[in-house]
Amino acid sequence: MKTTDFSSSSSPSDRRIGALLRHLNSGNELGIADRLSSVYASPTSGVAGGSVFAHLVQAPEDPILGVTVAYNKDPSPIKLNLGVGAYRTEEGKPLVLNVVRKAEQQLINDKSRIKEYLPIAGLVEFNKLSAKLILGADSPAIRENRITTVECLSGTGSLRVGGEFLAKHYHQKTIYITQPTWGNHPKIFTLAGLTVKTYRYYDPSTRGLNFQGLMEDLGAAPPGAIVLLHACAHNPTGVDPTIQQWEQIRQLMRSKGLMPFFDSAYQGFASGSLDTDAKPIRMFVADGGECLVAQSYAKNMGLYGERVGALSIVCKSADVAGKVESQLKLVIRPMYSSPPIHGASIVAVILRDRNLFNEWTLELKAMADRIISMRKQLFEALRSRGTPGDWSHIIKQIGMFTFTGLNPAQVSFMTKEYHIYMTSDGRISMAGLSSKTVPHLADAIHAVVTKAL
Ligand code: KET
Repeated sequence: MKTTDFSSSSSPSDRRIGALLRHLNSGNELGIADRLSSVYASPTSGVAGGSVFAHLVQAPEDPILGVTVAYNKDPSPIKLNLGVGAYRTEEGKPLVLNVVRKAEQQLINDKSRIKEYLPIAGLVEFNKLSAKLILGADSPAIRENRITTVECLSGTGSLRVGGEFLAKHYHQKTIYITQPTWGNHPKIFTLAGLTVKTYRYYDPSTRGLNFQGLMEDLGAAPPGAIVLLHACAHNPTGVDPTIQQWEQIRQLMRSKGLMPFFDSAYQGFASGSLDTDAKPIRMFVADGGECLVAQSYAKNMGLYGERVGALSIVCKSADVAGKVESQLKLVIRPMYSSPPIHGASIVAVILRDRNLFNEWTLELKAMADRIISMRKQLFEALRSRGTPGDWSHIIKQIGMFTFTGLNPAQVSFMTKEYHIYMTSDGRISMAGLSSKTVPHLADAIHAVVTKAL
């Protein structure tokens, strides 16, 4: 058998492979490493002749994450990424929260920690604390033990597991999503096996909520239909119902038996308060009815890449909640078996410790406040330039995004001429902006709206 001597190679990657092979060979009579090295060295591991995948067409990049791909390719020193909803500091850098660093240190110092598989439903303590965080410590559903919470892969994974559970076990297969909504929603729910329909939400003429349209469309939905609700900081519009409007939505939905499915990706990011941002969900739980909640810790704890989130299903009784959980496990097991341990452990450390929790709320508030200050600065910068149009929606809209009203041609002009990257629907991530970059963005918006495009 021909093998290659990686240890004497001059390339660093070959040397690393060599070290790995020596490690695998130590005390290993079976020769796994020898077999591995022969596979590695084989020049014939590619497919001879034409590829069985040759018929594939190149797929387009994702409308949101693809913006970052394009941004990364741009060599311009003035480039600005306002595409993905990810927090940046005033220096334009990604932020790891101080409490997260402390929690990770605690985890590393704890030598009793192991890396065994988690149960299918995830880390039990994380699940309990997540339910408490979103529903409130005094929630009747928690007190009566009629809620099930499973750890999932961030907000997206929670929506997907919830969608598949509903497609399998709920009598109505239609889900209504807002028009417009986060671009991944229709794909997630269609692939989960649900039929996706939209309800009116945003009024471009007022750049506010089309409350009448929303009530008419939900009023006309078939009884029992599922309704996806953005818990706060609606993406992409930044427009939320008022508490009075939420109450009317709740009454209408309960009277028609519509099933609420909350997407809570921004708890704490809208108002700066975790409790205030959870209010709409808590109103629906307080009435004793059932609902689903998908929670993400990507934004509010800055744990984007850790993929940590939770799906909670509030039921009428503890008995039903137990059965629901048993079925959720059947959805999860063949999908990814069990969720990752690290991110959920970080969250559990922070949520269980009063001091860390308080410190987190301060850091979260600081992020929310910086975004609000960016709104004011951008608004003022446009006003001082005399940019035509009413830009007050920049300060009225809530959460990470401003839905500017710029059209795809205008966005493309700003990218080409100003190296400013954003989604083609005119959404900008205010969290990607800083005092230093506001003038550049304001110049670009001014230029594009004074040009006829
Ligand atoms: N729901 C909404 C409304 C949402 O905006 C996102 C992410 C998610 C769920 C999922 O986040 P996760 O990282 O799976 O917890 N939105 C931003 C990032 C993305 O598109 O993936 C965004 O809109 O930029």
